[in-house]
Amino acid sequence: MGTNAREILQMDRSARLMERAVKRLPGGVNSPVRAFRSVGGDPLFMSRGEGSRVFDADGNSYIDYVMSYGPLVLGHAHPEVVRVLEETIKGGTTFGAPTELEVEMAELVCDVVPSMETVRMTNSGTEATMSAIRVARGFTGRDKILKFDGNYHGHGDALLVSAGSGVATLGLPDSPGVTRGAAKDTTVLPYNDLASVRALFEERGEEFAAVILEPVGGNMGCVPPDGGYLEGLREITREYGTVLIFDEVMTGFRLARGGAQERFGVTPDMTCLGKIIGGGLPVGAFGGKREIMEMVAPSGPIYQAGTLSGNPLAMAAGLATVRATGEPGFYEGLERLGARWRTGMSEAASAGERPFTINGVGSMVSIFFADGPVTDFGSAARSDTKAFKDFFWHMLRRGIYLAPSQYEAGFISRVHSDEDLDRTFEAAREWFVAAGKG
Ligand code: HOZ
Repeated sequence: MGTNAREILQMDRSARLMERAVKRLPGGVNSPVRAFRSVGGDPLFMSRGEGSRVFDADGNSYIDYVMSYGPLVLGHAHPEVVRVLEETIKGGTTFGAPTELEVEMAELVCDVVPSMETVRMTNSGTEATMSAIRVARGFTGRDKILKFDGNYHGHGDALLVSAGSGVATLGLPDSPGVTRGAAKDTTVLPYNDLASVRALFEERGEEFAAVILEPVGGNMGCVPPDGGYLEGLREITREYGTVLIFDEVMTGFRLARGGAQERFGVTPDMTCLGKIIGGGLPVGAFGGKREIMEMVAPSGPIYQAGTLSGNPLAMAAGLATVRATGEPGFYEGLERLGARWRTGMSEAASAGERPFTINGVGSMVSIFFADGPVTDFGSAARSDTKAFKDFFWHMLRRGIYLAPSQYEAGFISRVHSDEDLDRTFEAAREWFVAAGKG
């Protein structure tokens, strides 16, 4: 079916911007997934967003399922987020001193997220996970950590091992520049395989400072935890005195107000947040049990800092966003849209003869081009990437913007409409019918 969207879309400005970008930015981008490497062609340069729509530099409009990879649960340029940003910016952008907004954010997060007794704000999810690992090591006096294949916790050295997201998209099993020393204390096991964790811990559980995971995988496509998996990890880590860390950068305030831990009823020792709590501005946070967090400087000896941490603009946009998620019916609305997406896409795909699997939890969704189930990175990687590429460009030509990688989840916002979803199903159906058996 061809991969060149220029047959239909005018993409000249994006192409010209990319020509300039590659001369001054590595690969033309500031984050690898954006570069369209796994789908071919040039990335779209975006100029603005409004609600569920995003507009590229050539003026084409798309129904957006990237939503900046998660933060925009209220959609683009939500009026209240824009209003508080306009108001806050008039009073200055940063002080290098505490502000009331940081206290309000900390109170709100600790009220709502079950594991959070105290919290430290950072500037990104990467900083949050990196710092949480340091704190877990300092608290336990142990070095080793366990992570899961295809989970992505940002690009901190110790966590950049068998990672999902762009690392998986570009097929880079490990990154040059991560020293053997930085990676040697990281053990990787398959996701959703509790028996392998049990076996490892029976042998040497006392060596592990932390187990870190995405409670719902979002960086190998969307992969839900099997029933009992999170509970099992909770039980094992408790038994061995290991800190259980949920990386809820994607799932926090998305799968429930209190995140995946509220949704699945499993409370970790520490939690990392990001994305939604910044309302579209750069942000991260880590927190958890008071006795652990009291180890963080200046309460305790474990150092962690940031000139722009708790930045007033990020706090203002984040507070506006998380307050909006507290409106009655907010999550019911998101759930309805997510459930409708899964049914509608399943019906659309069933009109053709290609193998497919639809995964999703709430408003995080994925389609894989392989028979299911998709439960870990190994099964996600069986998806036919050529089919994904073809599907991606077809959808783009039909005005639907998906993440340019099989390994990124799709995000539905509260302002996606039923009409947006219907258009998406219609376009998907067209592809599945035309694609034949492949
Ligand atoms: N953390 C985002 C979800 N995988 C990816 C965004 C990026 O790497 O640019």
